[in-house]
Amino acid sequence: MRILLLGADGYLGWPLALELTKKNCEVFAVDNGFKRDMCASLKINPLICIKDFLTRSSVLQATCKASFQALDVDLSNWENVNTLFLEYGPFDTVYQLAEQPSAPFSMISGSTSLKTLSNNVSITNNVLFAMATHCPDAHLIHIGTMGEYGTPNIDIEEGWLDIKHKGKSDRFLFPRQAGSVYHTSKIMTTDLIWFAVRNWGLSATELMQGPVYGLLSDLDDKNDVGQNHYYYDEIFGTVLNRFVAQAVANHPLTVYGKGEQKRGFINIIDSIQCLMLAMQQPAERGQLRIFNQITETFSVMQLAQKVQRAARAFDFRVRIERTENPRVESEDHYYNPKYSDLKKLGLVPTPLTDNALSQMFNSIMRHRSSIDVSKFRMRVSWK
Ligand code: USQ
Repeated sequence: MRILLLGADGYLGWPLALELTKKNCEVFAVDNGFKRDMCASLKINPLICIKDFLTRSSVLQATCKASFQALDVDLSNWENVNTLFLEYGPFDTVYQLAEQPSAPFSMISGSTSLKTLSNNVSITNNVLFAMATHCPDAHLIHIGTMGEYGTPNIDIEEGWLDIKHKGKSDRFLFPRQAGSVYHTSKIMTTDLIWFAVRNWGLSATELMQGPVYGLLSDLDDKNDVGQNHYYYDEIFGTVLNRFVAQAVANHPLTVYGKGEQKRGFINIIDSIQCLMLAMQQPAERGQLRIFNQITETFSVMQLAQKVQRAARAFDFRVRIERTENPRVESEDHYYNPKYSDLKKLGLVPTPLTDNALSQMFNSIMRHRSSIDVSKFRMRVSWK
């Protein structure tokens, strides 16, 4: 399989690259350091600093048996993407993970909002046009987000909704109502993909992912290949990763508002499993297949209580602190998303057990002294 992996230096991109090389795929991995640049501009560091993409890629290239090429390309430029497909294509699968992934980042200012929209929409646009032009048989796998649906007062189906109206019926994308500019940019990219599927008959899978947690790496790997970025700051850290780092640093767990906001969560192990399963069992030409990529639902308060309990086993007596919610979101709402279709493809879920949390604690504790507590509250406000 010839695979184009866009956003290969990311939290999901890098472990996916490793998994693909283990399965002997021919991987063309692209990243231009967009996220590292954003982090640098905000003075944010992940828990451990990892050598730059091309350097760690060269170590991987030298040690793995599969063919692996790393490329530094600005994908927001159409000519670059066209040339990439011409020179290295055709591909069997194109993973589009090269997106600005943070809701708080998109809400800092007009400039970060625009950066989010222009990056996410332009790259997906360029990829779709390049696929239609150079390899229309390739399968696109795109990471969407559960936050596109918002928190409606009806069950959330897997991507589609059957509507009956005045005696006639049809199937539409499930209604979207995002809670941030970032989530809105993901709605826009879903719409672009759906257009490309209808217009050019492309084959696409959209993975509507909830907040991901966990490591899937050895933070102490000496040659940087097995390591992964772990963010705990307000901008790039997802809630559970933040709570574990906060507990280890003996900082109160920052539950926003009432804490009754519910979300669907997924361990990074399962996230990578889903990305692989989607590649191994592609959508058909002219099909946009949508999966809700979560394995469990919790309220934010339930997560905080789980972390507080797990912390006691390590002698951390951490407080839960309800802080004013910087976001505009429902704090008490109906939430019943469906998420059975990925299991039908073969996903074996990894539940959030006390043991899974203990493993996270063990890894993070070894780097306790690197945690910068000032990054827990950067106070980006939605209001
Ligand atoms: N939250 C807290 N305390 C914190 C941080 C977050 O209570 O210290 C709450 C938020 O208010 C929110 C929930 O936890 O209700 C989830 O927040 P998050 O920061 O973990 O997730 P979010 O900003 O929605 O974005 C993350 C990823 C994004 C992905 C999305 C999936 O950054 O890339 O698309 O999760 S979803 O949330 O389902 O849209």
